[in-house]
Amino acid sequence: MLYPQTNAFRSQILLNGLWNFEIDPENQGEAQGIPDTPNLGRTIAVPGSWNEQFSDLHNYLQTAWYHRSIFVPSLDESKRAFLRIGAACNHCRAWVNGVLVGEYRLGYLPACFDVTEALQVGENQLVIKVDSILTDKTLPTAAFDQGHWAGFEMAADYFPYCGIHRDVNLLFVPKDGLENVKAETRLDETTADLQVQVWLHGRVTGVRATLCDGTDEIAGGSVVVDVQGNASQASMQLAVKNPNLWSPESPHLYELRVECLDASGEVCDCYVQSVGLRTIEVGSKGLLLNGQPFMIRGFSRHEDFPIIGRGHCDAVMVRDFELMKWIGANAFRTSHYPYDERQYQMADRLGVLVIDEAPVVSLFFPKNGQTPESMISPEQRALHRQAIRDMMQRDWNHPSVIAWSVANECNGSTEKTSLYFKEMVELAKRLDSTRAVVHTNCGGMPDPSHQWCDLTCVNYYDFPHNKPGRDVESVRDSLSANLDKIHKQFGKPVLLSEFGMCGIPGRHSLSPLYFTEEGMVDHVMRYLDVAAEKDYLCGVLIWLLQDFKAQEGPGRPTENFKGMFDRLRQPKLIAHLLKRRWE
Ligand code: BDP
Repeated sequence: MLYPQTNAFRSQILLNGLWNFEIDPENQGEAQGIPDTPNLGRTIAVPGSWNEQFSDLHNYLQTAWYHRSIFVPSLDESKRAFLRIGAACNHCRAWVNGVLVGEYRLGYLPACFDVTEALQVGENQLVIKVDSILTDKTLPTAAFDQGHWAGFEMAADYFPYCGIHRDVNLLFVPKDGLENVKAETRLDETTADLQVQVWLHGRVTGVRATLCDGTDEIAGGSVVVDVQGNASQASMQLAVKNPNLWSPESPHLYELRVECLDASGEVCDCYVQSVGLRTIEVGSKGLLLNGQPFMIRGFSRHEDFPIIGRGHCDAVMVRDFELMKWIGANAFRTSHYPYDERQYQMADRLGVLVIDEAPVVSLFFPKNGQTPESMISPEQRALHRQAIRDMMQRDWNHPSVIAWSVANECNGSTEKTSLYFKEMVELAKRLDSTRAVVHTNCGGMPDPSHQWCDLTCVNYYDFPHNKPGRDVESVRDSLSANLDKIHKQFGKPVLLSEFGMCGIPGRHSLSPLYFTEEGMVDHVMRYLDVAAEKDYLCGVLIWLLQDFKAQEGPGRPTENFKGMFDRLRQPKLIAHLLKRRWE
């Protein structure tokens, strides 16, 4: 699970670039022997979605094959080898030299397969099958028989891009070494205690943790623990006097060096983890960062850009952080799935707060005579639990992450579905007791599942244009009344986690009409005015930073136009006005 790192003990081969590729609409490739003799006709770029690279594959959402060869110059007996696919939407299986090495069913989290046995010195053939069909058993979910695409219709409006979307690496890590690390901060007046937990593999007899500030080891910042009898876990504590705390204003990062020791006391593995010393608490009125109240001010986002689709691109990411900083935002939510790891690394460095969201949207809305209860399936429940676990174990060391969102806009309104979300929230809390856990949900809907969460996250869409000629003041009144009601009902701080309106870039009008830039300004500013009146509100996340590609439909002319910036990241009118307001 650890993010790839190269040092004296760990190495990697980055496999991004041009791969061989072909689609397999009948899903016959395994029977036809593609894993053994891949003979794929097209060339594709990795990372990137296939829907934007090939003109005939825009709406192709089924199975496809990727192949490339890898030259491995040498293999070391003391190392294990892993294939790490940062994200492949939505389900992948991989073969090395014809040997199936694993499969993974979450398209927005890393698949990590042990390839030690399958790999050989010299040329190796790597084949990955990516299956993108979404069903009521996958995450995200989709309904079938809607006559869409490959027979499914997404439960959310974002385009279900397909392909290998993040880095692919071959990793070489010590057989005796570190599996994962978790660092948590406790604070008192003058000291920060860093609690470090490690998970180990193989024969490790001791672990040394050292905290450095820049290149300097901090005073008393090194501790060694013995690991008895090949235990797979150990924990230790480091005290930091007069700590330089992490905050959005001063995102100071320390480096935690974790070294594993072998039977002779020699270092056999090393991993360096950035850490920020900071605490998050939920107070009666809002969130406290290092004991101080703060307001969340930012956006939800999507990983989305023309041509690369949902593929990660460092330059686009850097630009997005630039835009968030320019406009005066201090936070974002990774709607509606965990993002590329570098997004969190940037947030740590720049002091941007993150709500990290599991890839779960719109569960339990019945269609065709179902009930919400009948839609709970054991497969999908297990996948949901795995998504929460894999996301948290990947991201729990980022100081920028202040909350976990277990889902977006699901139906927790019946006893059984509410208990379903209780289970998910409790799972998240068991894995991490130092952050808030939320379910970002529709504000207009009574949802008892909010009671399990630390904050009441409200997504709220009520437009003046819902009824022609409607008095805009009634929008203000209904938002205000609904926020008060929801606050009274659950008694917790409220985060206005989504609201917004489409503004097509360049579409203007004197009066604030729907789909015009002026209409969008009028609407968003009205919501911000109401939010400013509520002392129980701990923040706002506007939907959203930038326009994104949506499933086509009458209300979505190719894109969802609720962005402050267009899809190419040029500002709309609202971006300038919001910047002024937030300054
Ligand atoms: C919200 C969803 C979000 C949509 C948004 C919209 O959470 O994914 O894109 O509505 O319709 O309900 O713009």
